[in-house]
Amino acid sequence: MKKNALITGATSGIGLATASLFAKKGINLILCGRRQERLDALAAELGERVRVHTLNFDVRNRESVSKAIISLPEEFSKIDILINNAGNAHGLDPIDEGSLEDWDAMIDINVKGLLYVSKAILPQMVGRKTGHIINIGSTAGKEVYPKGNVYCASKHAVDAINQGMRIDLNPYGIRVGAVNPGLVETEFSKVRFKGDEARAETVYQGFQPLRPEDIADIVYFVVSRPYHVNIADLVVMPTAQASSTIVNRNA
Ligand code: NDP
Ligand code: 8X3
Repeated sequence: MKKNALITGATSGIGLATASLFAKKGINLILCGRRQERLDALAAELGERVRVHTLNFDVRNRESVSKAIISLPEEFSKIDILINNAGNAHGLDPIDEGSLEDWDAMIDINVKGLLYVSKAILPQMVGRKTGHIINIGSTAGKEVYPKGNVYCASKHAVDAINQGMRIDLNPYGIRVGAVNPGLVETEFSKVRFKGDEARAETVYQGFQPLRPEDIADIVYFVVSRPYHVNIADLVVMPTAQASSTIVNRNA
């Protein structure tokens, strides 16, 4: 029987690439995001291969999250795989100049949103004593870089939540692991720099960044291991990147 995967942040970047690959691999999809037109287009495209259901909610709104999960039709109500991917950075400022709105957004989306979605889905996985959760962290969850302060804090929180989930869900046989990418060219920097596309492009100039499809390949590798294998924590960077601050842009 085909598995059902719920992917948050499926309308763009890593989430979209993962949805496309999962569809090719025959995994049914519950695709989540806020941009309905993109969800509709994806449902039409990927629905040719697998069953697709879309959910439009903001991960910051805990009631919307819970209502969306409860609303799932019978055939999608059993979630085998949860990809906690929705997230973003807002701003790149020294801590004394950061905006409170940006800080709220990053903590509310990357940390609290991930928790709200997990909370809505965990009871069914615990009840069935099976399931697989992949948390998309970041190299920013492993080290702190200049002006990254609150984004890095939010991703360090994801790292801690990933470990905490794995410990607490261990008695139920639920697999939990994180994939922590370095620089991936997506809409991430456009969001961080509030639509300034020229500035966003400079982040990926002079070297070959990861493509969202590179991360999707890894996520599929993680979910396709035999049940006794849990990839707990994985860091992946472009070859040109050695750390958050060391990127060889002249190779
Ligand atoms: P994108 O901006 O391309 O995608 C972000 C996705 O998250 C979109 O589908 C967006 O959908 C969704 N999203 C954002 N805010 C909300 C919200 N409040 N409620 C619901 N959905 C939301 O970025 P990436 O694909 O790069 O980012 C995906 C994840 O990967 C993030 O957690 C990011 O931190 C992480 N990451 C990214 C790296 C990179 O270099 N790109 C590196 C390391 C980690 P919509 O707008 O439709 O709601
Ligand atoms: C995204 C990677 O280095 O832009 O999480 O913060 S970075």
